[in-house]
Amino acid sequence: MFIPKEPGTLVSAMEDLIDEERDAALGNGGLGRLAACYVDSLASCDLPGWGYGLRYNYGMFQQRIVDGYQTEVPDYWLNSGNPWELPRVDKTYNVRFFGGLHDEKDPETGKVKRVWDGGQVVQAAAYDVPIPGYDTTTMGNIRLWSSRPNSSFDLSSFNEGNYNQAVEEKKSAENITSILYPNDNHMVGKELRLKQEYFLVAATLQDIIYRFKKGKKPWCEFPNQVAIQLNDTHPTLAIPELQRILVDEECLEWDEAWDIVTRTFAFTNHTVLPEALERWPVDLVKHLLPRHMEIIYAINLFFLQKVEKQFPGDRDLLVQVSAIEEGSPQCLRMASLAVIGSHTVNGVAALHSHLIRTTLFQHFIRYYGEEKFTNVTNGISPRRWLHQANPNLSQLISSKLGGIEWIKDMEKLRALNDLATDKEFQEAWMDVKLHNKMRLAGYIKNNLGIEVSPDALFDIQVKRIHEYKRQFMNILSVIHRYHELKAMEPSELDEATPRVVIFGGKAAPGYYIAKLVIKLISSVSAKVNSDCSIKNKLKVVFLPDYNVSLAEVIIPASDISQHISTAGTEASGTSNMKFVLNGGLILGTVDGANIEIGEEIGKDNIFFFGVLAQDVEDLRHHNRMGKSAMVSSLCAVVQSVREGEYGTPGVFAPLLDTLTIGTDYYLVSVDFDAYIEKQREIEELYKDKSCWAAKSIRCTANMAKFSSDRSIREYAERIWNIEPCPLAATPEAILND
Ligand code: GPV
Repeated sequence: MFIPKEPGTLVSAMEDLIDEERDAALGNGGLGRLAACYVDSLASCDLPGWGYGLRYNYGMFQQRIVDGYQTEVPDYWLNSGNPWELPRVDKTYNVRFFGGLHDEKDPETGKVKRVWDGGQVVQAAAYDVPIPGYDTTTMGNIRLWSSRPNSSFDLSSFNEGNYNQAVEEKKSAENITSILYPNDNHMVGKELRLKQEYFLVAATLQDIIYRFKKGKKPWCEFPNQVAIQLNDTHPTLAIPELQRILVDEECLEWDEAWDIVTRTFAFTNHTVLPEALERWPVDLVKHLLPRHMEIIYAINLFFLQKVEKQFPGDRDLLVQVSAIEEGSPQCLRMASLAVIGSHTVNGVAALHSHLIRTTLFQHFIRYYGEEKFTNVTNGISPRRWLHQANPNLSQLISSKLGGIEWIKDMEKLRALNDLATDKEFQEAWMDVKLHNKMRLAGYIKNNLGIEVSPDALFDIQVKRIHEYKRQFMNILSVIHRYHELKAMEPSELDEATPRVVIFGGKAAPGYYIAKLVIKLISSVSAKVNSDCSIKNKLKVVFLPDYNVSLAEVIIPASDISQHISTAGTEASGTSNMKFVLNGGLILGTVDGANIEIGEEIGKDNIFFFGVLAQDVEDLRHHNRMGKSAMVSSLCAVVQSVREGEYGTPGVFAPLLDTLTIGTDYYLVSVDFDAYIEKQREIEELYKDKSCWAAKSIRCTANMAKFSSDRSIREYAERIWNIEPCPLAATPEAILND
């Protein structure tokens, strides 16, 4: 509960109230946040589209750092209610799990139907989160489903003997939307997770079909009225579910139904990491959703028959494209099912879309051709990520451009290019940056007791902790820099650029190596920050509990942000766009959307380093064959950690072993020297304030491409075939749907 600090201070405490409000942390990382920006853009561009999701009672865990280690605290975010949602008591649907199958003859038509009954039936209840468009009357919506026992369920009707079992069933129903699985870019094959995926899909499709039926149009019109975008493979069961509804419940012929299905769905792939690709044991799917497994087998069989017809005898091709992976256990490949059931497949940045065409889905291209596969580069909302998160910069830009049109049209920002070398404007620009850095410095002081100077170079890496994102390489380079500073003569040390290296991000609770990275950052932070001999030239900060609200404070305060994934592993990245839009420069690898950002803002305004994606497989092979030695710069760093410079020797052994005993899969050693060389370059450049300011201004000025308005219009025009309809999507439309 919110308690005002003093009686009568209620009104002036609005800011305190904002701090009391909890984020709806209903996703893991960039994937869900992208969808949130897209709903903002749908509404702001007057496009008729909604987001659907699950209303978890426990969102992303809160991260505490205890003795340098991450600990997880449950995020019961609904504790004090949620004023932003509209519970829709009128919008409920039943969802079935488990149960059995039998054939039934229709007494009228004589046709035999497949019937799925029995099992567990739970209810999905809708909660709407309206998303107002900017400067329009259009209202977007995110409809979140909450699970509960179905309406026929009444505890009082159970006699004592059944009571315990009844309570168990109630708990089981409520369990489904109880908690978000905290794994980013990593699949964990739990039955409850599969239940969540089907629950989302089953409730959403019933909702969409209910609305379609109100229009009294024939089923063949469905794909002209409805477009469904699958946000990665997690909702892929929507494909067999729609086929099931059309064939079993609406009595359409298989082929007619399948034509409708494949003209309705499109699929966005968000990763090529093998451990993130969903593969579900067939037995698990069969147990939970027996009819869907039958339908998936049929979909797959008919598909393979068509492939076989076009490529007679090419058995290897059939093995590659099959939605069923043979082996023990036999597995359902969700990505293959998503490709087979969709009319369009897209990646989220140019390089990523190229990679899925040439690696992950190369075999599908042989059958479908290139046209089905396309690219839609990700984007971010300028409303949230500049106008709201950086009010002072927003104001400066608006005053210089003589208007606020840029908030809905980032092309307007290009006029800032003319001011990039204007001394007065540079000063105003860097004043805002300084102000934002002071705000972050204050946050760091208040929360961690660490003193950092806003005059230092703020070097930031905030994102989920993952080996492929290489926070490990970053902290190793910090140790390298620390050693350099310690070895300097006093006069040289005086000349060194002071730098604050800031980390933030959550590790999945079961991701042991990622958690060790956090511990190493904490240990380095403790050692470096208390070493007076380096005269505050280096500070290291780990900001606990990175989330969207904290991102809004961190991102406007960066001089440099790091996006340093091994080339070819980060599908796009979206925080890279947020930092650059706020006038922060990037230190990054030639990966994901970094590449396109470089194309837009100019190679002089971005710091690229490292190997190219096309060379990664060869380099890994080289490593596996034991043909590469670790670079000496890195050896020295690793040795210092092994020897206990950062606490008990042994603690970090499993982490260091990924470089030495392991094969350095993420190529830290290969990129290390180029990385520290770029950092040196950046520290030198930072001394020239005017040159830096010009680069910073050009960053913001040339980010038009990365507005989520541009992305969403591409989906609208090229994939969904929809047009803006300013009057269709009003608040009333949501309530009357
Ligand atoms: I799959 N992404 C994510 O945050 N979590 C996931 O489980 C999966 C993908 C991210 C990618 O890692 C980013 O590169 C990308 O920018 C983002 O999805 C949005 O496309």
